[in-house]
Amino acid sequence: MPYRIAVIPGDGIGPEVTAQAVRVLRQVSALDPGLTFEFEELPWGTEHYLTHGTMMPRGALDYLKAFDAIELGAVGDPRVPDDVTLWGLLLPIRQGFDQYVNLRPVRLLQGAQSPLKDRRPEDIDMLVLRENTEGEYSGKGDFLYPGDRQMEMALQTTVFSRRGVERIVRYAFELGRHLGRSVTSVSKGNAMNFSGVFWDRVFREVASEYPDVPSRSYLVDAAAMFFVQDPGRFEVVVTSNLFGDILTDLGAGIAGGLGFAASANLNPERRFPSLFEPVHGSAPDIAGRNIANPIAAIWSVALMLEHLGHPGWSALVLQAIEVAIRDGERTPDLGGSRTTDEVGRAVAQRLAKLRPG
Ligand code: GGG
Repeated sequence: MPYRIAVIPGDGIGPEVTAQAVRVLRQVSALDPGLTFEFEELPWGTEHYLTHGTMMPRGALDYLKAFDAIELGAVGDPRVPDDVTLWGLLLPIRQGFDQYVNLRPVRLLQGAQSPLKDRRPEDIDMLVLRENTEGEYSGKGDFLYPGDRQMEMALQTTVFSRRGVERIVRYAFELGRHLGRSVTSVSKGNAMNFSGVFWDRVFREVASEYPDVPSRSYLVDAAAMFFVQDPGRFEVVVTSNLFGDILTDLGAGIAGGLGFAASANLNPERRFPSLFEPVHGSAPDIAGRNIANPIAAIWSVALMLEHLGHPGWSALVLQAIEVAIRDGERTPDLGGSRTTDEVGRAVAQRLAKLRPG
């Protein structure tokens, strides 16, 4: 049976980079006829919003439920406020499908260049686990006294539930144990005297159940500094929604840029499909020019292959990316002159050389 993959190219450079991710999956299938995919492209995003008033049709989540996985490009368009596009598509899927683990590898690939002096691939290799359904991105809040210049205020409610914190922390410890890696919690338990204190307490409780897994906690400000100064001290990192969002952009920065930042939104219980995406947004300034870096999108399908139970192919796709970069197959953001399409083709070709069909 083929895997059914929903492809939501979305906005801006989304269609260009997802096309390359799909190309690489097709190549995997060509090399391994036992592994087949059926793709369905869903034209959801800002154009859908401008025509129909919603980013995705009513019943979209019910429709998506039937798929084995979802590949998303990007959301965001200057014609529509960013909170409308994000809350119209990506965040409802994460919450609705209980994709509470946002796994973001921060890894300096062979051939990529860190802006940090003398850093080698073995110095930057961590897995950041961002809580993905609540926290600072609960979506709860209010505008009070709107338009009243004396009184108006915005309330943004941060929600940390016992279930929500415990399950992401537990996921981190299970992963740490499985990989033989330490787990670092990042929070802000001094200034955030309710949510931060609670997070730290739950982390300590869960940590006590895993005495074989080394663990430590950092305040988010200190963690940000150490990401730059000494990234090697991080192996598995677990943190809240907002902190994870910010720290993984910083992580992308030290690992060569957003072009190398991939992301898996996982429902570990597999009650719902998981969603895979590049971390970057829609980059409207370069959309349609065939110069966007497709590596993050291609890496995201490597994460998808791993989730679907094909770790060998996942590793090979990553290896093909590394060989292609080393061979100089780079888009302009990496100082190269290759197009999006050429880089996608180069990765697919390297894959065929690594594992001939
Ligand atoms: N690749 C999907 C995308 O466009 N992401 C941009 C974004 O703003 N994401 C917010 C988030 O990851 O929480």
